[in-house]
Amino acid sequence: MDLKEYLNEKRIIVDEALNRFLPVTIGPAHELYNAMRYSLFAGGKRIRPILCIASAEAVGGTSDDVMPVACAFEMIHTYSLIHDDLPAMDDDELRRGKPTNHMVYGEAIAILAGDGLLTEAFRVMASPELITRAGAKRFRRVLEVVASAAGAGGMVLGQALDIRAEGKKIETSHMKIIHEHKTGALLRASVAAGAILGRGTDEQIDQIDKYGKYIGLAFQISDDILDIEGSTEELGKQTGVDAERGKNTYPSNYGMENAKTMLKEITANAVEAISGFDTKADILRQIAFYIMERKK
Ligand code: GRG
Repeated sequence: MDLKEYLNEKRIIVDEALNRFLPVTIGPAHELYNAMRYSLFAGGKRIRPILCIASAEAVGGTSDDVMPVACAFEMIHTYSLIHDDLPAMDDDELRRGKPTNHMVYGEAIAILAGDGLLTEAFRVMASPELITRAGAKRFRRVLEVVASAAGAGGMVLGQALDIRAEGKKIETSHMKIIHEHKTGALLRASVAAGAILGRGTDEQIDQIDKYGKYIGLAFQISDDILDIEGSTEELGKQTGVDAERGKNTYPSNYGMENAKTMLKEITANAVEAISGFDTKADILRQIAFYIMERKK
């Protein structure tokens, strides 16, 4: 299947499921749910849920095996963007082509909208149908994968280290640790969870996890490159901000040409990690190249 068609098809079913899991709410909860939905439906690429689905399919599973977890990844990712944009963090005014959450709802509600999305993600995963399908062992394993990737040993840690490194020249090994946690952990967990819930063998799960580690890194390098070479229009967020904030990035630490070479090498490593898979993993292979070449 053509990748563009695949991404569109999956984006639609993910959006439908998100809408079911987090419906429009009237009454006292209206404002908070509106704020959560404002960012959730602001036009994200849905790359984490799609990766989760594609990994399940690569090992013979289906989107039905993973949908609540796929959606949970998008909800956690959206919370992280809302909090990342806050004045206390990156203080951004534009995200997904729209004013950031705190610009519309104010800081207090934006913080709570992020908190709400993070917590609701775990409620969504506690789906009786998912637990029955997956079985207790796989379900427990996935919960641990998701919580570890999102929490204080994963994305939250990456964000804390990133904030502390601003304006300082850090070792490239430390920069890699930041990126593996801040951006990589959730992407890696998306594919690992998909492979677990799709009933992959331990060997398949390990190989997909390795693929996830590489694409997580590739995603960050391409993000760094786009911050310099991309356009605000296409990205839906301000560009050129990494240099302004003294962020340590691949282009700033290695030079643009080297960063591009590394991106190609890491993409090749990702594809190599799943070389033992049959054609059911072709979408994962194509997504690795899509991440390398993406313009938004
Ligand atoms: C606040 C705990 C906490 C963590 C924030 C996500 C994040 C961690 C920071 C965002 C900074 C950033 C730009 C990281 C680069 C990679 C990244 C996560 C880009 C945005 O993800 P996309 O491109 O966005 O998947 P869409 O809008 O398409 O979902």
